[in-house]
Amino acid sequence: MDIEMVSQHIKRADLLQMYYYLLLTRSLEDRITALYRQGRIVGGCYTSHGMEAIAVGYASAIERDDVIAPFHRDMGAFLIRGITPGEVLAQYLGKRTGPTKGKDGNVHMGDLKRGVLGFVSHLADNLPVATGAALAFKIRGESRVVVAGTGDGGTSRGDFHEAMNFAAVRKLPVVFFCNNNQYAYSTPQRLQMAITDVVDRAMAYGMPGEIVDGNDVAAVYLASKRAAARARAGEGPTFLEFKTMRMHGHSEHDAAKYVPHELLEEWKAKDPILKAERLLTQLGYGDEGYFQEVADRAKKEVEAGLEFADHSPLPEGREVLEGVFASEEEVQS
Ligand SMILES: Cc1ncc(C[n+]2csc(CCOP(=O)(O)OP(=O)(O)O)c2C)c(N)n1
Repeated sequence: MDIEMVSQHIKRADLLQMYYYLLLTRSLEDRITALYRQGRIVGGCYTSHGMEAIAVGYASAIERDDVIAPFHRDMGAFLIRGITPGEVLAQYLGKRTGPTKGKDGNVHMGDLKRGVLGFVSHLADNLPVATGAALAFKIRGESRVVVAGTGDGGTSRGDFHEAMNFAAVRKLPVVFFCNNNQYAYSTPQRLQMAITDVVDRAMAYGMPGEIVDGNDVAAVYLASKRAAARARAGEGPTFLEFKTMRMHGHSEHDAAKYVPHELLEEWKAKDPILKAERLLTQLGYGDEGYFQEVADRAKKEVEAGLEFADHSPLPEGREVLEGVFASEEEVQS
């Protein structure tokens, strides 16, 4: 990203905070992957490895009262909304101190108090949910925006199209995005849609769209800010296509041998953390010593989180009946 543009439009403190969250996400998910390999994780393990700039960028671009309807590669957004590494690890270990109190696993979590709508596992169904929340904000006259995304595969589902169409017709305050990481499990993009750029789908709904380098946290942040401002001004939804690459298997159980080695090598050089470090160096905001210090800080926070999760209790059987339905207070939030 052009450094003039960045220095004019992004505050130094915001950029440094985003760098911290990139490292915190990587460190946390690497730790979760190691725990998975040790057989300690309850259920599956999906990471955003190599795609961290998307969730960190969009979640940094919105306001406290806004909400997100997350996707399974949005770890950075959960963290930025205030769900701590300790709570995330408790969730992965099935402990009572995780957001679902041990009722669900991995990123299948949410917290309305922190503006995170409960995770919907069915692909792209978080988009109609986001659209519904945006409709509520509009009816109530609240100045709040919803952000929701899915993968390239998710954009081939019917629910995606219904959400996009309804939001565009009603000019709802929502930002849609696609993290185009080129694969939907083992299916490459060319085998599941006849277009090269997913953004072309926005045109069918009369919605503006933009292609953004998904590995450049500054570019993701600025595009998300523009789209959120447009939504807040009553001009309706925007669709952002963040181009990126899935650097691990679909889940950690998947060796992803179907992905060509050269493709992974090509994208390794475009790693979002390396990109952010190059940008910070060019701007004179950071150097090797600073990067190491931030990496150490992130790692320490993750280890403290694991200590917390390890010492947390498992739920009791009877707790399965608690917290199943939303409270009146939650419904009104
Ligand atoms: C309706 C539905 N079908 C299948 C699944 C299982 N599933 C979860 S993620 C996934 C692949 C998603 O691919 P994509 O949307 O490109 O996102 P990515 O995982 O690549 O980020 C599949 C098949 C699901 N959750 N929901």
